[in-house]
Amino acid sequence: LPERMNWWKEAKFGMFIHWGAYSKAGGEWKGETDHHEWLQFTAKIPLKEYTEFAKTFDPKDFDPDQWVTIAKNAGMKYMIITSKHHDGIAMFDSKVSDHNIMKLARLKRDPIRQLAQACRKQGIRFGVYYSLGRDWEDPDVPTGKGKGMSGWRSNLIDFPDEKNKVFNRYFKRKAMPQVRELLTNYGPIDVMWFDTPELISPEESKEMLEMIRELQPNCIVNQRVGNDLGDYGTPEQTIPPEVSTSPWETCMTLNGHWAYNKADEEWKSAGSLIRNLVDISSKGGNYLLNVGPTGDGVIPKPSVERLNEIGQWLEINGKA
Ligand code: FUL
Repeated sequence: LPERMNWWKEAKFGMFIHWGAYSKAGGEWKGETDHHEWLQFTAKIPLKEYTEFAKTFDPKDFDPDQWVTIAKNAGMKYMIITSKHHDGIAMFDSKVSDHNIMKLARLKRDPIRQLAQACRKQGIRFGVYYSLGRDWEDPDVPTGKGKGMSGWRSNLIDFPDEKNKVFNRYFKRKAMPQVRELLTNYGPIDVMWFDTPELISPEESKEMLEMIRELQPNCIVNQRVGNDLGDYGTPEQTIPPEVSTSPWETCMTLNGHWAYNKADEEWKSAGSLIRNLVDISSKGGNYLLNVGPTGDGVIPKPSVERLNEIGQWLEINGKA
């Protein structure tokens, strides 16, 4: 394994955070309660209306130090937060695109900066999620129909003209420069956690990876950078049946949603989460367990309770 992965292999347990404008809805839109981070898409909200909604995002109770303390108390060693989900809204002060939460919601604090600082202060590694192949604000991200089930999930409401979409224009205009911002303005980024590579070409994946290696050679990159590149695999919501020596990380929700959903009370028990952690680490993997803070910026109590229980168990039984 490359040396940059040493801490990650030892870490085994991390916190995933899905947090954005959508969190404010808590999954509810016009009486329907099963929405989540895909709100703009699943509720078929036109870009203009979704943008207006994003302006009301007001994380008044956001306490980055507390989030990091919750992770630490759970025995987690790293944190990965959504810096841009499929809605295309950067959760940081981006000069590349005005479709960023600071500008839209007039935030005084940059959430990514604050979390990066809080993590460093408390000795937790920090990484960011970035939706690579889906962006519902950008006119150039095609559906990729015919490339399998996942290819059709683009914004056809505002940008119905598929023929004129050129992925590389979006890639050059937004994805590359925003990742550059993330890797330039926030100190060490320990992990770049990409999502939905989909239509990205081998050349583009390579270009992205080369830029990252140049800017921050110690940054670990997941394989969703596309085209079999990247440092580790990311089984989603599943635990592989066998031991694997090539690096992997299972990401998983605490209930049935990634983003905050106020109607979802199907919480996994602390016991089953601990068994997952043991199962995963016995097979050589990492466990990236997700929380979905509210729009106000609070990690829901049932999540905190479970994470504390895991931490207590680890305290007693987790020593090698
Ligand atoms: C998926 C996304 O579509 C989900 O919204 C979530 O972020 C999950 C971790 O990855 O591909």
